[in-house]
Amino acid sequence: MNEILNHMLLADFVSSSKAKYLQDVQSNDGKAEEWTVVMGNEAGDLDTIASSIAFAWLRTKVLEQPTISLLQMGREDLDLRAENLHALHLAGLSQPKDQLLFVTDLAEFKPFPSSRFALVDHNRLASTFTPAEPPSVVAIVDHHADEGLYTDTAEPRIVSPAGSCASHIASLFDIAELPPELATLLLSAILIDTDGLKPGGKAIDVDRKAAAFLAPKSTLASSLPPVNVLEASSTNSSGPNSLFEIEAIKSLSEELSTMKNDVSHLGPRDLLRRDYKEYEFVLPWHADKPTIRAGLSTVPVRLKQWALDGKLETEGEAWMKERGLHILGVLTAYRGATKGKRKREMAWMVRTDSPPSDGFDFDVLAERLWDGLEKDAILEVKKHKKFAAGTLDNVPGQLRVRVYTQNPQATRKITAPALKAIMEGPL
Ligand SMILES: [Mn+2]
Repeated sequence: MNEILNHMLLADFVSSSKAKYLQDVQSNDGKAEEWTVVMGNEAGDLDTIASSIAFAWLRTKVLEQPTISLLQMGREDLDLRAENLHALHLAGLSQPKDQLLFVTDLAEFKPFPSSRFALVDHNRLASTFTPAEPPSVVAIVDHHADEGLYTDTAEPRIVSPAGSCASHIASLFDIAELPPELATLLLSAILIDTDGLKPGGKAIDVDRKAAAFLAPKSTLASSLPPVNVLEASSTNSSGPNSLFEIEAIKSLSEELSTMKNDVSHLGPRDLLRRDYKEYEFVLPWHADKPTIRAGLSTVPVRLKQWALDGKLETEGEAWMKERGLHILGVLTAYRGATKGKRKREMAWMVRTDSPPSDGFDFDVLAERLWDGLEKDAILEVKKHKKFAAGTLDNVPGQLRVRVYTQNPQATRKITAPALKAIMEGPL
């Protein structure tokens, strides 16, 4: 065990790794190839950030392999999520925009300077990472649908359900290896992803176990009940003796979720890019097997509040042009005004002014999309009453649009694989 690192503050670890890595990249003498680059997904939520920082710590310390956490977002995008800034602050990162490494920091280095990757909170390496050597994925820890890749190179390769990827990450740690700031960061991610371990919600056993393991090691420790009580409480998913009911855990959850839900300062463009993922699909049913690009934006505000009067179409189209998309799905999640029930809507746009191949038939693509969505047994879409009976096929310009309400339980974790199946399925 590396004693020096063990006593190092998380903030120092993060910023010194970044400085060393950038130095090795700039020296251009092959040293950047000695590093493993660990990345979360491009949506950049707290789970992704916490998981990648923690995995970099673990790999550097336990395996003594230099590992750097790289955030798949621009530096300025960090401001789009107040809860991330807050949790990073609690973890001692007071200047996260300077301390962390962002993809935009490496934009000038082509080909990509390192070829060894660890993936957390996703399990397919983005096609934008093209190093000189063929890339190799040496570890995966994730809670999304398993795409079955890198089975012969990734070790560990953990891809299984959990409310939060951070829970799987926590399970890899020995208690002695975990600095308090890191425990706080992982715990914060778990609490955000599971509504504070709410009974009947997204938390499963692995999340409760991880939270009970992390809490006494975290900066909350002094305001918690004794460890044996905590451990016992991790086996109760509800009731007065559950972790959910512990005051310090409750108050941290509420603090974080209040920040997460306050997006009142964000306009449509920021709402579309704040929690955004991108996909490429090769269409096997089209004669020349073109590749199309699709984006899925999760937005915590109902369409009525920001997307009326043509804003959905104009802002959606502008974002699609900026990202070079053929398809954009806008997935809203919010609570209903009357009983506070969870609700979801989806707006889909197909942009037809930039065909992926000569003579590409957008009618076939759009029909396949509408048909696939409307027949999906889990999504349970219904036409949205407020948006012209759900069909705006004749929007001026080059857009086809349909808007639905959907099963309130189906998040992007369900929608993304459904979209993939619709696009890549047989004719
Ligand atoms: Mn996640």
